[in-house]
Amino acid sequence: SLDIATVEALAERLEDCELQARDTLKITDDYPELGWEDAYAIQDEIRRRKIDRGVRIVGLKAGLTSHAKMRQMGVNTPVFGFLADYFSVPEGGGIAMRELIHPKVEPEIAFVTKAALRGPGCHIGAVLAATDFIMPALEIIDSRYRDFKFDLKSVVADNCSSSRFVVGGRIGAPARFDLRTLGVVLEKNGTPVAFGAGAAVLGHPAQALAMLANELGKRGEEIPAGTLVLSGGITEAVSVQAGDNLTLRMQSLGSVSVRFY
Ligand code: OOG
Ligand code: MG
Repeated sequence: SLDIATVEALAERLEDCELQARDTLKITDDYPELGWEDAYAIQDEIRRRKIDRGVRIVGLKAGLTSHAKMRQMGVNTPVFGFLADYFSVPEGGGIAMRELIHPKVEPEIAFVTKAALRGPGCHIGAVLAATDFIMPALEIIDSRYRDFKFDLKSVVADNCSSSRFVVGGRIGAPARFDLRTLGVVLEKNGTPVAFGAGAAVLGHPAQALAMLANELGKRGEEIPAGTLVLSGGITEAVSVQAGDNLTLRMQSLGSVSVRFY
C-alpha cells in the first residue's frame, strides 16, 4: 500500500489535471500494485484538498453501474465518487469546452435522500424508503486519463471522472414509479442518440445506492439524509463538442438540458 506522500502526490497530479484541463497517463502505469484502498485514499485526498480551499461537497455518485457503460469502458465493477459544488450547472446552462478535457454526457436518475442510509445490508427497499424524490440528471464525465483509457483503480483515484452535472425536470416520488421501466431518451442537437430504461442500472437503479451505502459502511460512513446521489449512466456516454446541445427526456419527469460552447 502507498505511503502518505505518494497518495498526496498522486492526488495533486490528478487534481491539477482536472483544474487545468490537461490529461495524464493512468496512475497504474507507474504503480501497477495500486490497491482499492490506495485508490479511494487518493480520491479522499482530492476531496480533502477541495474542502481545504472552501469547496463544498454537494453529493455522491455511482459509476459503471450499467452493462452499457461497463462494456464501453471494458470494466466490470461499480465505483463511487463525490460531487463538488462547482460541478453543478444550472438546468439549461452552458459549459465552456476550454474548462474540460474531453467531456462525455450520461443520462442518469438522481436520488435525493430524506434519511441516512448505512450498510452493511442496505437493500433496494431501504433505499426507496429513504428517498425523498428522484429527478432527471445529466452527468458530464471528463476522465483525466488520456483518451479515457483507464482501469478501475485508476478511475476511482480520479474521482470516477466526475466533472459536472445538471439536474432538472420534475421531481418524482419513488413510490409512484417502477424505476426499472422508467424510460429515457438522450438527444443531441434534437436527434435522439441514446435510449434506455432504469433497469439498465444494476437491474434497479436503487441498487446503486444500496451498493454505495454498503461500500461506505465498510469505512464507517453513510449516505446522509438530504444527499443528492447520481445512480450511474443508463446508456453509453455520448461525446460532445462546442456547439452541442444535450437534452435528457425522462418518462413522466420532464427534461433537463445543457449546452457546450
Ligand atoms: C467512469 C465514470 C462512469 C457512470 O455513470 O457510469 C460513470 C467513466 O466512465 O469515465 O459516471
Ligand atoms: Mg455517471
